Amino acid sequence: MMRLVVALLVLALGVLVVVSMEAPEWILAAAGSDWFPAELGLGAERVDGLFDHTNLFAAGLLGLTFVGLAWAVWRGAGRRAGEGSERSGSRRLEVLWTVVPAGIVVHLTLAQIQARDAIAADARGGEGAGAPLAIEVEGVQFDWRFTYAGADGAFGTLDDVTSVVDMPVPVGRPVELRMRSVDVIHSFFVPELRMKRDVVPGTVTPLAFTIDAQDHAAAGSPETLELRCAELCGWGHYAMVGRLLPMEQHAFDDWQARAGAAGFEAEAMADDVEDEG
Ligand SMILES: [Cu+2]
Repeated sequence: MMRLVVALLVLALGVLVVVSMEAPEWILAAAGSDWFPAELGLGAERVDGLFDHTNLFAAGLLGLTFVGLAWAVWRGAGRRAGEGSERSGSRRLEVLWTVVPAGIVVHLTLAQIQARDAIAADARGGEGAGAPLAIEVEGVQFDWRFTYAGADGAFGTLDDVTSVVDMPVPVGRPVELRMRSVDVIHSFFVPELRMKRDVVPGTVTPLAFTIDAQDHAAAGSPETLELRCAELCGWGHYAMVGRLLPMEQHAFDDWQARAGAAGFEAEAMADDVEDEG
């Protein structure tokens, strides 16, 4: 009797653990909310799909483990002290517990590779997307800096536009970042885009994304998305927060024109000071 109670307790604990892995998402969905931040990047739902898929395998395997544990308690507790199993050298069992986990790992690996490639294709906006907007991103302890090519579309010219902290981006247009670090390893992370990539000194890391116009409108057209450094990069890491500002293409053009003009003025003033000095 006692061993049955203990086995049932183990089973109940297993149910509790497995349900707690899946339940928060169900409860929040029932309440009309979401476990994750809104999916605003093209391909973002693939990341969440991959998470759910992997989580399901983990929960299933954990559930099976608890069932096995409960069974062992129920079976084993009936034996007298010193009385063990005499089973040894089962080739069938060894093959089974090698092939099944290996199959799961291979399956999850292939699913990730497939999702990665699909996300990269989605992020470029798919066929028929307009010309991508190139932005040079610089991570520096403890700020994000952005350089836009300006109206002429070429970097390193007089109409380049630079911005610190704020990164305006047109909604629905593919964006191509070229990311560099001035000092240590940083990591570009925007949760709503489901995009996170390291920014490493000595190399240029590309990252493409497109803000989905429909999803952006459906989420209430947020004007600011937090851009977090996701790599511990020093004492000021916690404050290394930028702002991705999604806006309509015409608003972006206005911003770029204004910022470009302000840049010219600043340069002209600096030149005047030099001339006088
Ligand atoms: Cu950082």
